[in-house]
Amino acid sequence: MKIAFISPKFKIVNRNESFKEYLTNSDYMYFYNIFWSGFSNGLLILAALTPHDFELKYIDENYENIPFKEKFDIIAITATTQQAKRAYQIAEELKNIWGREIIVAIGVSHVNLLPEEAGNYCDVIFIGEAENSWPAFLSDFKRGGWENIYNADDYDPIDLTKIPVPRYDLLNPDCYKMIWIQTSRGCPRNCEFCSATKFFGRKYRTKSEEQVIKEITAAREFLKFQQILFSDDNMFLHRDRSISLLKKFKSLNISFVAQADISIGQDREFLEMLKEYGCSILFIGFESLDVRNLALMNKSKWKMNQLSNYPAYIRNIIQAGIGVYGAFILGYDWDTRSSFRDIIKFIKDNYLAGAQITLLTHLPGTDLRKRYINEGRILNTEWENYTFFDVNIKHPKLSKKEIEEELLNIYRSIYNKEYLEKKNRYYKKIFQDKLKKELAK
Ligand code: B12
Repeated sequence: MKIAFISPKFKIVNRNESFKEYLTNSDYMYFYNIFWSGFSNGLLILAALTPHDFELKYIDENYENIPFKEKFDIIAITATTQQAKRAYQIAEELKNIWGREIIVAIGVSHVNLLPEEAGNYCDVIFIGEAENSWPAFLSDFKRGGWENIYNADDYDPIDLTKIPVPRYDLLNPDCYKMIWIQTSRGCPRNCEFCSATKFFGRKYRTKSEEQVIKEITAAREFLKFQQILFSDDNMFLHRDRSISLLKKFKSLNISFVAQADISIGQDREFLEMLKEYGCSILFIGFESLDVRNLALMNKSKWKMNQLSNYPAYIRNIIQAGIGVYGAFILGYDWDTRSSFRDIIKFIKDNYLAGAQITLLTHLPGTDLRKRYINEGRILNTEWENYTFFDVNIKHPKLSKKEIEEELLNIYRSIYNKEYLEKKNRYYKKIFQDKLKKELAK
């Protein structure tokens, strides 16, 4: 019995031609292509949960063609929203060739939220986390019958400490420049635009330290490139757990990038520890510099209340020897052309090591999408445009063209020789001073 785990092809940008051209030709944007070279941890976990009598293959369409003529018993496809169209095409083509001889299953956040749509193309739809429902489906399959929908809510809640090491050995080691490791799920902030919190919930749940170490060790054994990125949406929410985990990293001697919220910047002692145990960059969502936008994004006003802390907390992080990579969203309701200039100034004044500026995107299942549907502000529903670099909203003041121009302008303003050199000088000085202090101790 054979299973193919398929990650469909995705595009960084779809129809925003000016940005597409920029990405292709800019000397400074090469890292975007590297950063986007991600494998699906979800599929690798499912592979690890699959009994040994199945023969498994991981196919990443970004690196190889789908072998449509090869006969598998089960096809397991994953899809973010922008991959959905391609995922359905693959499913359709496979069903055209093989009909009832194969079962096409699909999962992940997109279909979780639109199961009826996926049901038009696929035989089995998985809703929610699948660590318990996938093995249930496989045993149903072996018995000769299976359901069309497997919903996580019908099974025990997922115990993160029971999740096996993802099957990194199924990957082509040459393809992936980053090792993505997930140590926790859930984030309490509940931002209007975020689909991850809708999927993994607001409760912060963690894997055991032993699991994390095992995953890192296994990934480094099978993959050529060793840069680790933790995919937790907000990794250091529990200080004691984090410290204990960080100390375990010592023997591994790793360098890593992690995502956190800006409140981490107030804890200088913890930042020093982060640096000591290998953190090189913190990826932080600043989202907007307009207090009215921040108030809209997050009903608890948590984000809004952090705004005045941004500069001081960023300084603390950099002083600890860690670079700050900021995430900003363009196109929130109160944005004007001048708010985009403010973002450029903010990035430069605060010496951000890098920034990901994306366009506001109303992902299925988010509160933002509900609001946009109510307000009649969705520009179209072509999933392949949900890239975060294509405009999908009707903005009260800005046209599609203006938003595209501003996006390009920000990237051009911050990814250039002048800022790169300025930033490097600044970081060099801070890191040298830090080293001097340490040597003098
Ligand atoms: C690492 C990461 C990446 C990596 C790797 C992507 C990948 N293939 O996993 C890279 C850098 C490439 C990336 C890029 C993008 N990403 Co990203 N990324 C993540 C991140 C941080 C972690 C993903 C992860 O490893 N999760 C852990 C695994 C275990 O969870 P999972 O994949 O959901 O799998 C579980 C279930 O969904 C289910 N499942 C999944 N697939 C299948 C299939 C079958 C058959 C079955 C049975 C079950 C099943 O089983 C798994 C176990 O429970 C998530 C946020 C998050 N917390 O998940 C965002 C996230 C997935 N990314 C997102 C987005 C939007 C993007 C981008 C479009 C752009 C951007 N600006 O970030 C690009 C597009 C790339 C693409 N593939 O389309 C969104 C997707 C939402 C959506 N509805 O589309 C997320 C949820 C972030 C968010 N806050 O909204 N991303």
